[in-house]
Amino acid sequence: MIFYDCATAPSPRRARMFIAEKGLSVETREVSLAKGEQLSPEFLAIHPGATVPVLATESGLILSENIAIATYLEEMHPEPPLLGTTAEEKALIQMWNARIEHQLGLAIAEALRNGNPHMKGRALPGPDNFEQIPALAKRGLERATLFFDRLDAHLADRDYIAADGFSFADITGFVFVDFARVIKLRVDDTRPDLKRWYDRIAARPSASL
Ligand SMILES: N[C@@H](CCC(=O)N[C@@H](CS)C(=O)NCC(=O)O)C(=O)O
Repeated sequence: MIFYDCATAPSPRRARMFIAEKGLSVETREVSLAKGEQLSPEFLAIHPGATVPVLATESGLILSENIAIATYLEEMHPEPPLLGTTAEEKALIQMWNARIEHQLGLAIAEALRNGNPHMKGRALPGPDNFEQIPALAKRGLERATLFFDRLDAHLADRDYIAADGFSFADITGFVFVDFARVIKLRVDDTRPDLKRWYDRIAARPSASL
């Protein structure tokens, strides 16, 4: 297997954490988004969608999208389970993962990509160039802030986001909550339950990779 990673970006960090939590060691190639390597002919030949993470499996399958990579690895390496074992757990993990991607991950991307002068003409990831819409930068920050509040309330009486133990939903939540620093949104004592959970996940070895 080959894992196409980028040390500075949140989406590949989710796959990196997942691989580490599974105790796997996978050959890794760095794709520098800062240098635009995702748009190089070499990388486009592997994944025309021009995003990371990508996992090339031993059978030659090219998997982009965290959910696809996680599903494949969970099936091939079931222990420890990160996508749940019961019907309820599996459903709740998927539900929270989707909520976090849409309401937090995309909100941060909206704020960053439409507000940062370095991302002019690159308001969306992928092979096509889109101009920035400044109003989306403002809306993205508002949406991300509201989701921080929701997650803080959700975590008031629980240790993990979706199940009794650590799961893929915690990986997605942790990576995006941490990445929110790029839009100047940080976890602090004003959201104590979010902070308690964040500190618990940050202490896992996979969180420092
Ligand atoms: N839904 C995808 C998102 C992948 C994605 O958007 N990755 C970003 C990095 S966080 C990317 O490759 N960006 C390329 C670019 O900005 O041109 C996943 O979960 O894997």
